[in-house]
Amino acid sequence: MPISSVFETTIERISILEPDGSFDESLGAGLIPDDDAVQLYRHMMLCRQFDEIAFKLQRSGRMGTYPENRGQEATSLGAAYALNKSDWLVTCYRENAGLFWRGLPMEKILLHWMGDERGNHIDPDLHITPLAIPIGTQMLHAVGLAWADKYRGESSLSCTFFGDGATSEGDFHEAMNFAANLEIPTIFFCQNNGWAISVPTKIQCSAPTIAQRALAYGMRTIQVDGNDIFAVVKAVQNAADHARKTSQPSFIEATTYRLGDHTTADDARRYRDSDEVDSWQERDPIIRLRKYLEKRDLWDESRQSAMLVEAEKTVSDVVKRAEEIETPTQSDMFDSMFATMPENLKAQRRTMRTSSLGQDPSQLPTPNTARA
Ligand SMILES: Cc1ncc(C[n+]2csc(CCOP(=O)(O)OP(=O)(O)O)c2C)c(N)n1
Ligand SMILES: [Mg+2]
Repeated sequence: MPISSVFETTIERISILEPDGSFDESLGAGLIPDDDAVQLYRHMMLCRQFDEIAFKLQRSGRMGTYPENRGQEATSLGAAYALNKSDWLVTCYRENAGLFWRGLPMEKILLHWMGDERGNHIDPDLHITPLAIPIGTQMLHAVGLAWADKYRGESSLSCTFFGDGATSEGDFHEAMNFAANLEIPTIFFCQNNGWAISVPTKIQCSAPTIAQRALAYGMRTIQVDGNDIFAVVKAVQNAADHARKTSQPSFIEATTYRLGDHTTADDARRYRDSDEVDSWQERDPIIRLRKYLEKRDLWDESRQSAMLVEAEKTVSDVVKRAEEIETPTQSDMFDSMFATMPENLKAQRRTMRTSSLGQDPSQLPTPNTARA
């Protein structure tokens, strides 16, 4: 019996806007209208300003740990731009740009990292889930959300974001397997930034691409330059069209880089070469998009200066709103977990202040009586 090949494939990589500003018209013409390209650039700059201020809030003791987004803005933003508002964005913790584009109030992210549960209380119409800090859990949620929408006959899909490290988690494989076999329209969007804290991707995955992990599930898969917003938009549009037509999931590996530390609790200089960081600075998605706009006379230094002043004011108003929010009450911690609070939580909420005494609050003596 001859030996034959049972499976052969190649994995494509999309790249449209190069770091030097050169642009592939055959792939990119008409993909992002000029006005939108300007808006996307302004948005990325605003997110960069937000990132810098969030970092400083942590350093000055006004906020808890914060994961810088710097360098990765084009991934979630390109996806949010390409998707419909009814599609779910199911994120981890480095997707501010996409979340803000969708309409999440910026102070919600600050409140989250300030440890205020109200940061995770999100308008359901935004179709956003709270940030997922446990690595990988959100992918299962994304599959469940898309499955529910499919069951109801809606045309929405879910797009879930995760890192290279997250693809080593069992949750990732369960979510991929489930989505592929049950034909659930989920876009699995991997942001391969080269590192999972101090673990390099090459230790995380022995295959040359993360994209090929999807082949094992029979899923469409592609690699894209994640610092090229045009390429990201193209890849997500293709995946979304495919999902709406066939209800099938897709995998996108976006190669990118976090220019900052993993979080404010990390010092990446201890495990990364400065040469590596420098080489990615040159591939910064913001610098690249600015070159594109300048070549088309859509941007210049005076617009840049005016926009920076505006971004500083916007972010300082956001910080004010987050810091001046009224103090939470103790019972707030019960309020955002369930749409309908279960009876046992209702009882805990009712008796919380007196549980240690085993008393009903209505039976407590008033302060005056107590003194007497
Ligand atoms: C289940 C779980 N294990 C470990 C951690 C600790 N942890 C936080 S971030 C991280 C690395 C994640 O790397 P990657 O998925 O590549 O995401 P990146 O931060 O690079 O975007 C780890 C191990 C966690 N939050 N959750
Ligand atoms: Mg990573």
